[in-house]
Amino acid sequence: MSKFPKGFLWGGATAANQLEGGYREGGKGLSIADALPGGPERFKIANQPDFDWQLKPDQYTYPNHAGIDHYHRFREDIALFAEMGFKCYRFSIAWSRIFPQGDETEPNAAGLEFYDQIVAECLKYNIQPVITISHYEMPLNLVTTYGGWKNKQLIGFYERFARTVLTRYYKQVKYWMTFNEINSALHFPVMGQGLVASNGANDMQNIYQAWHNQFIAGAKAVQIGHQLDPTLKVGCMLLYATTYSYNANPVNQLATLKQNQAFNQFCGDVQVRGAYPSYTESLLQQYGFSFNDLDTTADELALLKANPVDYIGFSYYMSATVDVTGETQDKASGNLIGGVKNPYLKASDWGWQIDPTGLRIALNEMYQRYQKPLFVVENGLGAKDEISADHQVNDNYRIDYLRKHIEAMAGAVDDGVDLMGYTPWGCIDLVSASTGQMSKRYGFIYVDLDDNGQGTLNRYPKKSFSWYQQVIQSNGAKL
Ligand code: BGP
Repeated sequence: MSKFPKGFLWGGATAANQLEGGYREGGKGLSIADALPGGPERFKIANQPDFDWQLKPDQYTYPNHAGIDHYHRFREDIALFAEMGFKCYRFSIAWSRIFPQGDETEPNAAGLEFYDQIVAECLKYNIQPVITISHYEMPLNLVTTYGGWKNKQLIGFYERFARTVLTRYYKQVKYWMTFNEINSALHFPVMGQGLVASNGANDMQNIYQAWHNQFIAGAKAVQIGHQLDPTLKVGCMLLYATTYSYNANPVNQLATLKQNQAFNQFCGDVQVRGAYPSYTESLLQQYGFSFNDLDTTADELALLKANPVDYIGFSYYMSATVDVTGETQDKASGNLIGGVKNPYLKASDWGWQIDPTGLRIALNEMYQRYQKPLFVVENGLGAKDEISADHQVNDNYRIDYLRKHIEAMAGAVDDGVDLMGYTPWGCIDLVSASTGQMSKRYGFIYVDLDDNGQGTLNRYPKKSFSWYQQVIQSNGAKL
């Protein structure tokens, strides 16, 4: 028997900069993602505020620029999603296709026409589009000329972009998200906030000012969406990593509580409740500044209050464990969000600690806190897949990971959580955000392309393809 409600949104998720390619086609401008190389250099640069964005972009020809060529093959890709039975498809609109420099007053018609086709193709198969307005991809000009999201002018640019796409698609698209993993800026501010050096570089005050500006911009998107159609669902999107104390030492417990506030809760609290939480000042004081040091106005705070999000979209890949007392020296290697190794968990090849029970905990934590619908819009296992000569990929490890996470979601539904849907990440293999390479694969569909950009680009369903098909068909009963 299925635990999942009727109409549960089963699907998959992608992001424009990681699969489209066509980075200079149809009048597209350069984006932050276009200016990042692949390989180990990538993540370093994504955290390096004084990186010379002016010089590099056109030197990097692979992988972001080519993606998996979805720009030309989207019909084939969406047909495969339909074959799996997708009820929804989460994708993002490349801001730099619609406003190539970010600060124009008129949108680029060819960019909109591209997404007209994506939306139409989804609807042809009764797949509901779920759109992320901004996913780690802002026009590079907004970084080089304006300094990224710490600059308040960005609010107006984003508002224009959001109004353009919401107005164009609100009759066909019901589900929207404002910013991908907005809280991730705590760990990698360059990708999401486009922060570059100034006033002491990527300091915490810049991050919080950028967040404030994003909160206001997001509230405007919610307002515009509801003005167009009050039944539209505009959500936020968080990177949630369930966070444990390493042991029962109250000092670690308190540090865990603080880390939860700083990372898992702060951005959600503001966007869901429409107000800064009571712990804001104590959080900012740790970094040596006060809420009064931020540029906020009474009108902005009123706008925020009046326009909370309708639901909480979030990604969940791993949990984190906190030890500030030095009980263990075993650091969680490769874990994007730091912390120590949890002795009860195994990790992926990239050091992400796999924890399905943590997803059930995350769902309970958030639902208890907000009492608003939740949507798991990213989850999955990045792995190196082997393809046989006859194009078979036996990705049992992926099936196992996803099965356990779906079981955890079913448990949370039993716990009374209001869960809208599930869109595993990278439903078709695409370029990894953190490595910029192809070899970290998440998909149900294998794409013949390697880290050097070599391959036929042919698509091959993996074993997990037919497995997920039956999961959807049975509404999560057959796992
Ligand atoms: C999330 C991002 C995605 C995505 C995913 C997997 O943080 O929203 O864009 O790529 O993580 O990460 P990676 O590609 O680094 O494995």
